[in-house]
Amino acid sequence: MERTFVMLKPDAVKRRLIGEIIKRIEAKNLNIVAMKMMHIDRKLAETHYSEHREKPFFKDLVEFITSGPVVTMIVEGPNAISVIRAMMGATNPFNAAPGTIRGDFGLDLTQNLIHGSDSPQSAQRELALFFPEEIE
Ligand code: 3AN
Repeated sequence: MERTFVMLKPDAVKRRLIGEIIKRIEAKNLNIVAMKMMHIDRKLAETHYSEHREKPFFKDLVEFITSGPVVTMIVEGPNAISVIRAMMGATNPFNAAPGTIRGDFGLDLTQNLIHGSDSPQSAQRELALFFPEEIE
C-alpha cells in the first residue's frame, strides 16, 4: 500500500470537474482516505512549489494555484503514486494521452487541472505540508 498527495487545482474546481476526476480515482479502485477543500495562501504555495522557485513560470504558478479554492486528497492504493501520475497524463496537456485527465480536459500548461506527487519523497513532504494532522 502506498499513499500519495493529490490536488485538484483551481481550474478543475472552476470548471466543475471535481466529480469527474474523483469518479475516475474511485473507479480505479483507489482509496480516498482524506479530502478537503481549501484556499492555498502564498506562503504554502511557495513552499509546495519550492523546487520551481528559480523557474521563469514560478510567479504564474503561485498566482494560479492561489487564485481560487482547490481540493486536496490523500489517495491510497498499490503503487498509488505512479498510478495517479499515469491517470493525470503528461505535464503539458498538448502531449497528454487521450484517456488521461489532462489529455481529456486540459489545454494549458499552467492550468493543468491536477497535481500528484512524483515520488515517495515528494509524497511524504507534500502530505506533511497539506495533511499534518494525518501523519502518524
Ligand atoms: P507536474 O504537475 O506534472 O508534476 P511539475 O512538478 O514539473 O509537473 O510542474 C509543476 C507545475 O508547474 C505544473 N503542473 C505546471 O502547472 C507548471 N509548469 C511546469 N512546467 C512549466 C512550464 N514550462 N511553463 C509553465 N508552467 C509549467
